[in-house]
Amino acid sequence: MALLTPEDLENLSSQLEHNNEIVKRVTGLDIMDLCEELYGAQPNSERVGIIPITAGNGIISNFTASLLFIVNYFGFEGFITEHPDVTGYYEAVSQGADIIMMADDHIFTAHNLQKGAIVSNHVATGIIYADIASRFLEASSKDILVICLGRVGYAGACHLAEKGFNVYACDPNKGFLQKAVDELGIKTYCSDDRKKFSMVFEATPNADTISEGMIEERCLVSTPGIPCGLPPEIGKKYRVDLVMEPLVIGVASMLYSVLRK
Ligand code: 1J1
Ligand code: MG
Repeated sequence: MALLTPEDLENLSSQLEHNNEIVKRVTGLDIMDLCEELYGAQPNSERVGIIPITAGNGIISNFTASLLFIVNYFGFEGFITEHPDVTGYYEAVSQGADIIMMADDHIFTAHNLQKGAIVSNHVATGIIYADIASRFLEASSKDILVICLGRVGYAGACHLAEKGFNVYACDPNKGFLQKAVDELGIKTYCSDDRKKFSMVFEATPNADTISEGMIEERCLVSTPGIPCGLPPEIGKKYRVDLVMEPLVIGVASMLYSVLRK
């Protein structure tokens, strides 16, 4: 997944409100209720210790502040440690954190110290965006398209296969595709089939991955990828409902995911 920039994190709260409205309209549930239903759990004043991490490219300005905003929005208690890295970890645990959140350039994780549950942002993000796509109230069938099978896409495809959807996937990496066909029993999407979808889960860090041939009119596209895979003119022409947001939805999924073992 691409690294966030401080600009991606501007207007987080208005992006959240906007996406919450869309999620509610297209699935019947807002993000919070959807998380509760997805994981069968709700927060019970867990304290989330958020640790800034300086490794690799280092601190992303506003990253931990954005996490604190999200943690509070979903009804958890939270605090950002004064120190980064291992010193911050010691501080978080000493100050009674139930859940630790921290990210370097490779893994962004939530770890519930009480339950022993740990999750990566890749997996939690894949699951929730796939789940949102799969709940489309106006879906024309149980067919769903997954675009790209990296860490996020694979987790989402796995979730959809377990939920009993007819999952079609494409990925330029034939190895990734074969692995998903073998392990998850999904089908390969081939543009020659002229098949169109009412539910699309897109998980790439690239623009313009969605073409006209793939989608039905008034379909739902759910994607955590920045930049957006849906070209704006196609979105307009097909009156697509688009769920896309840089951080909040994935983090909500992480938090609820570690509430249970
Ligand atoms: C680095 C986060 C990098 C991403 C969701 O503590 C800090 O400020 C930095 N070490 C945080 N990961 O940008 C992922 C997370 C989307 N991209
Ligand atoms: Mg509720």
